[in-house]
Amino acid sequence: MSAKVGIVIGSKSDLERGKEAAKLLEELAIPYEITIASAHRTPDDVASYAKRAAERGIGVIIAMAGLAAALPGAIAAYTLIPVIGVPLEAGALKGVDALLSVAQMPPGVPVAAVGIGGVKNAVLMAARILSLSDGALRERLNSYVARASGDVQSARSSLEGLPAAPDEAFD
Ligand code: RP5
Repeated sequence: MSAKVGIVIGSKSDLERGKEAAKLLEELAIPYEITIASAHRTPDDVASYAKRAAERGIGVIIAMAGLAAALPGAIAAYTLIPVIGVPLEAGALKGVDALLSVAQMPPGVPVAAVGIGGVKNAVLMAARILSLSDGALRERLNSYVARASGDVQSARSSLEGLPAAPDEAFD
């Protein structure tokens, strides 16, 4: 099946974060592809990838970069596909620079910014977008959310020895 999510990382040094996204996309059985392209070092590649993505069947692009992270915005300038930008922690400002670059887009060129290093939320937002037209994915997302809720609830058993709120507090 052709890729529905395109992950673009700005550098090989971002690969671990790219792999995190890939792992969750696999868990949700969402076909994806990953590439490396830099808004500053390979701007022509960024433009051509963004321009061709829609005709290649990509439905959402997750763009991750650190420092003065122009990548998500540069991609969004060339396509109407929703772009989710992930600011990565890098350099002296630890991702705050990337966060502002990704979030503070000029009006007319939207990028859905997640928090610094917010890979998981980027993937889950991509999944929510794709699930609007994919009922089977919506079911898989529902199961994922139910598992996450169950994990929190069962974590309460670790409060043994503390004055834990009783079960009926949540009824
Ligand atoms: C950004 O600059 C990349 O996304 C990376 O997070 C950061 C550092 O890149 P390298 O100098 O390691 O290639 O463009």
